[in-house]
Amino acid sequence: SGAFDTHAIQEKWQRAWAEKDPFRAGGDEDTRPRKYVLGMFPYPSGDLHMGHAENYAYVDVVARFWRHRGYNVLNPIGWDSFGLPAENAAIKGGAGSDPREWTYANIDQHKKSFREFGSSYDWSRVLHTSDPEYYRWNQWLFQKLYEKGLAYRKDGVVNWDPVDQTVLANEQVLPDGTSERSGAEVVKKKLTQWYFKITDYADRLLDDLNQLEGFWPHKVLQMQRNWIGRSVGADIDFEIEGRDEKVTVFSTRPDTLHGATFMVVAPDSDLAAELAAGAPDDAQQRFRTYLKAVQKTSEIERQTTDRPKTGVFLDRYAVNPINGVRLPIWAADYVLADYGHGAVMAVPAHDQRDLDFARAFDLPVTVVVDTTAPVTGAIPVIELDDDGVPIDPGPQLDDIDPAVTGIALTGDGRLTNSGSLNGMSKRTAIARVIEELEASGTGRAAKTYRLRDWLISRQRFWGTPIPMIHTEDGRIVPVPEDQLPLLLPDARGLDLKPKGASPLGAATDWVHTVDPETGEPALRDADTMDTFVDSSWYFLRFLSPTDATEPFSERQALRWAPVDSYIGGVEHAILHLLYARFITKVLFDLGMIDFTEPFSSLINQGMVLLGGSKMSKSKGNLVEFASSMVEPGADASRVAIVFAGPVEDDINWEDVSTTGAQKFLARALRVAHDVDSPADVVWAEGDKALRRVTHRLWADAPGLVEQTKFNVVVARLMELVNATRKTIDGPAGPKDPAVREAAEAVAMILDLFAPHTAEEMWSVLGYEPFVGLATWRQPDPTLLVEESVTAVVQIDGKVRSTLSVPARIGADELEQLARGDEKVLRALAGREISRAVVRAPKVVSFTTS
Ligand code: ANZ
Repeated sequence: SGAFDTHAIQEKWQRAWAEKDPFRAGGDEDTRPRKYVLGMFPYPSGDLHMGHAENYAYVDVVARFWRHRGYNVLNPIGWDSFGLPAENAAIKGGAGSDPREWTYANIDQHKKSFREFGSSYDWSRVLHTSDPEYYRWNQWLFQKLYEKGLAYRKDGVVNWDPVDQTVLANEQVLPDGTSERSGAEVVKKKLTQWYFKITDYADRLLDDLNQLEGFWPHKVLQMQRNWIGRSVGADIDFEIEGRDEKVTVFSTRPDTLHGATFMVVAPDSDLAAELAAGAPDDAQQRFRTYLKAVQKTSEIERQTTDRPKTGVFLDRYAVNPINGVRLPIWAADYVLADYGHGAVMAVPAHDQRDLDFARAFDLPVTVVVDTTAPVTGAIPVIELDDDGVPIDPGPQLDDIDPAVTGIALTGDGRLTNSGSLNGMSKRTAIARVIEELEASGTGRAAKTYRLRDWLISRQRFWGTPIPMIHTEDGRIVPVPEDQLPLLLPDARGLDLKPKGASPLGAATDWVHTVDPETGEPALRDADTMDTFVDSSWYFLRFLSPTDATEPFSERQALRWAPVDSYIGGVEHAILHLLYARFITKVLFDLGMIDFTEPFSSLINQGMVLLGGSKMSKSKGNLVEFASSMVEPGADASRVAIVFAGPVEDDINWEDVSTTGAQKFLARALRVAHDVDSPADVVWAEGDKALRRVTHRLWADAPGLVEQTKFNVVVARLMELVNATRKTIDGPAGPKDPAVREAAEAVAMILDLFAPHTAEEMWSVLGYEPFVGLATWRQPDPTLLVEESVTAVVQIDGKVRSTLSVPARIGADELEQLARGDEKVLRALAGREISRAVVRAPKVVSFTTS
């Protein structure tokens, strides 16, 4: 069966695709319904590896599927080609190296790999984000955001990567406090930087996730929700003794205001410094020592809940606005400076962190919500003994006193020790407290988010120059539109080594410019943009990639966008998707598009592992895409990947067998060669059993693909190929019309996974290219009726009954039917079954002891 020259077949069809360009999307005159299928575009660092192969195999399955369903499909490809790896490679290359060369050489290699993979792209729309024709529109976007007040400069404490010598977005700092880029421990640094005001969109970014439920993986939606992290509650203003201004705290539990027994401020906040400055000497001294210790602990460590609580009393007092109670003010590092207002009202009875702190420093604990009191729902049934005393009265408040148990009462209940709020449920009390605070001007309903504004300045060369000018008199003005694109200077002549300041600043001719308003000397902003800006809108650029007058065609966006199916790795679950969603909403607000979510459905594939860990260059466990295709061929490589398991599962590359896939493809092709009937043969006269298998696949394949059960479709194709082979070799023989019908079905469906083999089959079957454009057939409903077969039931080796059962019955179901069968029961005559062997659908064998 290895008689086919896989490589000759591949080359033949790759040449034909390159010549005829059959997968170019239909133009304006095309009246078919449309689908926009997009794979997350690759970053051109080195060659593609098997993780990419998996991703782009799935992209091709989806794109080809919709073409077979009669859709006009847009499936473009481009490169996310700015970024640090190219720059780092140029730095390694020494003086005179240019990141551009490295980048574009890699892109050429990628393009070659994709052609060899048989990906059905519309090659007329290729874009690279490092092309001036592309990044010119990043500059346009930046200036639009600036005009709208959504791009601004701010001094701030930023995350600094000491190895790459550049700032990082919060999203680029891993949970262990290291840089996603270099792996270095991220440090804090004060810098003035450009930010995009994504927090203005926090509510919309959160609320619109609901419309994606069912279309995006639930896990990704949850990750986005947590990242945005909206908390709803109240801002409450506390008078501070000896200070004119009040201190505001954010609380999600204003209902517990009567239970506040102290206040805690973040030690590294300006507020703490100021309160300490007004405190007695010994408190000042305590505070200074404590602050030094705090500055040595990482943010991650600080947020760890099970760590012993530390803190110092500032010897200052706040006044509770609801009851006038004096609250001592402490500084403790479990309160974070950049969340809420950097200060909390501590309610130890109902908040675990506050309780841990109160117990550590012997502060009072006042219960204000009786969590043993029922609130809503079923009234508890209390059983009484003969004397009318409850048998189990349930927990009593005294039994669960948090001061004793150390466990905060966080559940719902009825308010107590809270004046006029007593007896209310938590929800009612929250509303009432907010009303009271608002009436007295000491508080208001408020929301707080974990989401921070998007820091987009980078002190690196290989990115989009920020199109802004700093004038001598301290104004900041946009580079005039007629000077855009603001091109990068020549990299050769520049020292690209990270120095903590952008290398562009050293390009003297480039940096010096004039103030467009006054003509006075001025300086260009030397930073470049985070490359996540580039990828936040690229899906729109594919709609008119060579347009020199606008970022994208609004008319084409009406036709094609949003993306119907977006396919990529779960590593982009937060950053890229959140930014793309944000920019989409901005473009919607600018009136340029008519939708608010960029990706209507999202498919995340699992990872390809080697030696149990994710393939990556840094781990040195890469299997390259190009070399993996050489021996087995692209089709076998693709089939093996798809067949390795469900889309969302991780794949162990060691477990993936390309030889099995090779054999299957050879069998499929052999079937096409063996067909011995003309194309106009009447299928209805063909072998019924084989026709049933074919039509069941026609019936199931579309649903299976839409549910991304691609591996199941491959298994079903294997089944159909085997059934066809059986008919060819059986009495019906290769002339049977059902054989041709089945072979044609195999070609059309196999195209999703093994397009070269499929095209070859199609041509062997006597059709003109391309099977990739052939519309799938409808199943014949009369052939879908479930076949029934006869199952034999044996007891101790003797046939006791026969059952007529569906051919596809499962073993469990068959066993149950057999056990309940009347003849079987009679034959058993009360004896017990000690063993059952079931071979569905044919045999059930019972043994009695
Ligand atoms: C009083 C209270 C009583 C609270 C209670 C909770 C339970 P999430 O849900 O994560 O948003 N908090 C506010 N600002 C903080 C800061 N900068 N650092 C650490 N903690 C802070 O948490 C909101 C709650 O976290 C707020 O509600 C506040 O404690 C605390 F029974 O106020 B709460």
